[in-house]
Amino acid sequence: MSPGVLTLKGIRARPLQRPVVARIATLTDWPLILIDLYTEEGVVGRSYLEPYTVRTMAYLVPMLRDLGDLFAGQPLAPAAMFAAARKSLHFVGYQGLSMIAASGIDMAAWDALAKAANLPLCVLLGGSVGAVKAYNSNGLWLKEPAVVAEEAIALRDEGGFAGLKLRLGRERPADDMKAIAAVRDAVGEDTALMADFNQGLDLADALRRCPMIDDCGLAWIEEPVVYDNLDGCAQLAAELRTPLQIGENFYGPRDLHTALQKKACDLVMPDFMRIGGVTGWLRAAAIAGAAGVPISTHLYPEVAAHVMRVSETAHWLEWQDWADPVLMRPYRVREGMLHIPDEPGLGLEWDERAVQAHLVQ
Ligand code: SMN
Ligand code: MG
Repeated sequence: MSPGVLTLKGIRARPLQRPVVARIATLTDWPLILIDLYTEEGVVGRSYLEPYTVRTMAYLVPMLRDLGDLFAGQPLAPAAMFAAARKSLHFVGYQGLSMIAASGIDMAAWDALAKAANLPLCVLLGGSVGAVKAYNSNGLWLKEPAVVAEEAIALRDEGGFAGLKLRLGRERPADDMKAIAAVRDAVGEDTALMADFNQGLDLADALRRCPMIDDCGLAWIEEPVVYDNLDGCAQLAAELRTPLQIGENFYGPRDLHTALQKKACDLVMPDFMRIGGVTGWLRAAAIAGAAGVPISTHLYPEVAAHVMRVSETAHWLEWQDWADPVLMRPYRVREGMLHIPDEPGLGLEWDERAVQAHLVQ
């Protein structure tokens, strides 16, 4: 069968709500929308979205179903669908929920195309099946230094990881510094340590606090201030020797382009539900590649692994296993590398027993 002949039949979008109990972190009520994209030819494309809050699913699911109706009977062509999805929603705006919905459909469409071609997605995109360098992002939240140090060892050993991400932004800067020192002490010099403020500081605080950790040998300092303060990010990037990382809140490739034009960061890490799925990633990665800026991924490790195999400046894949409990065949990490299964598409198949247990009615 040729991928060109696929015709979209419809979209099923199912909201799930479940706590994530990773070995280390517990996130209560982690939302997950499972997308099944049906084609007239019988191929089913699959993807998922993790929109952070359970409430958001009430808006996103109808949008996904609506886009499914819009595309029913149309050829499955991600670039054309991406343009049409944007056009259909441009009066409400290209960003936010519009981009998230378009991204979810895009990832499922690429999965279907790769399955129809009987190729892993990375091969369809011009790459090869292989391993991708990953850091463990499952934990290291704002706890006591001794606790995070112990967690760091456990997280490193979960998959022989060569990188770990710590969350920062404790009340007292000294406590963040103690946490970094304790983790460094526990895992040694050979483990890369990323540090994420999750937009928690105002610019004044960031200008004061980021230089305090500039000598800690961190791989990057991530999102110290609110994501749309690109001028503030540029000021910080200019001041710091540690690379400044942003990007999980880029809505589409143009946001990445704008950030680079403004010199707002040294590194970028788009998120798949915001950058525009696989189509948006490929365009964003081309911009980062041309600029010589290393690109890392945010969440969605299964999609991330495939596109990193064809991204010119591929840096780190963010590993977390929060969707694993609903997947029939979760991806595996060994020696700090995420391994792409040699099967068509993304290899996403739902564990229907787990799905039924967490379905939001
Ligand atoms: C993050 C944010 C929200 C949910 C999970 C993780 C974090 C990251 O910003 O970069 O991993
Ligand atoms: Mg982050």
